Amino acid sequence: MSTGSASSRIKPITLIGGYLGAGKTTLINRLLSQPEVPAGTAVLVNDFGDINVDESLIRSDSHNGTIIGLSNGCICCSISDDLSQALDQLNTLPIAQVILETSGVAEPARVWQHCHYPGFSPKAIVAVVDAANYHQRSQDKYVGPLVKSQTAQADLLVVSKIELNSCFQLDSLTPQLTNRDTKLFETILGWQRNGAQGAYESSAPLLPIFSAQTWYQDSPISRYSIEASLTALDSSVQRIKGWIETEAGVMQVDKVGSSLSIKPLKHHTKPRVLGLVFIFHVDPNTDSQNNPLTGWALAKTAS
Ligand SMILES: Nc1nc2c(ncn2[C@@H]2O[C@H](COP(=O)(O)OP(=O)(O)O)[C@@H](O)[C@H]2O)c(=O)[nH]1
Ligand SMILES: [Mg+2]
Repeated sequence: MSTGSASSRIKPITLIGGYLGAGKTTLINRLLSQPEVPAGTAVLVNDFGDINVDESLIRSDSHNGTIIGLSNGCICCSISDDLSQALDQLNTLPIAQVILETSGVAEPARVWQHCHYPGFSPKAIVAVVDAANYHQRSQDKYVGPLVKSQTAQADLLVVSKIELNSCFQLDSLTPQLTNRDTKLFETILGWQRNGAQGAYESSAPLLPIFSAQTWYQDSPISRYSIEASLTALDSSVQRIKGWIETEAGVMQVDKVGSSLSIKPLKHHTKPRVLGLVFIFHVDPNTDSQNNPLTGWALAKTAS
């Protein structure tokens, strides 16, 4: 329930969407480090897997402000109650606006519907488009419809990883900036959806089925062997993230498409959990014996 004067003003929610690994968390971290960001900006982060990787990354980069992680499911399909609870919690705090990172498998139009909530109002959808992977993924027979609907439903597109594909162009009428743009943060924070536009169209029947599984690490592992195992995984595995302990210390692991990064933790703090979240798409026509993670000791599933 709402209490106090802090909650008497309707608080706008800016959605930051885009596919798995597009660069949403990176963008939010950069945004929070800007002096233009007003005090009282709260961040909600929806991680599809059951480890709050993104919440921890944002928390370790930005030292103040309210950050709430919503994990183990996607707020557009399975954990909208968690979003309501988080908004109730924010309603009791002196916040001015909310930035919501959707999960990479979310359809922004559906999350938008959940943001019409007492004390809050959705403001705009910003989609991050990955210049290195967008074209390939948008053509993929499993994930393509979702990838395209995420950009089609946006009010503003932010193109990331442009240095990896400087010729990238997106044939779309939606306003576009790159994540290098000097006016990026003012534009994102100032952007307001045109109220005259109709309701967003959800393309729900086209959504692919995703699964998230977690491998919890119980003893240190050689960096070489984990690198080899992660590189060998099937292309249905769309995203891997988390932390592992190797002979050289704790590493942050990030895999987007075929691009794998294993690097020492930036902040020298040991994460609460050591493990990796794997997000992969499931072909509805194949059975579970074709799980691309067979052989890994996995636990806990979100889908
Ligand atoms: N080269 C490059 N890498 C980026 C850029 N933005 C994000 N990344 C990397 O892409 C990976 C996924 O980024 P992240 O922000 O976690 O994506 P999210 O899953 O959409 O939140 C990380 O390894 C980032 O360091 C960019 O503009 N250029
Ligand atoms: Mg993220």
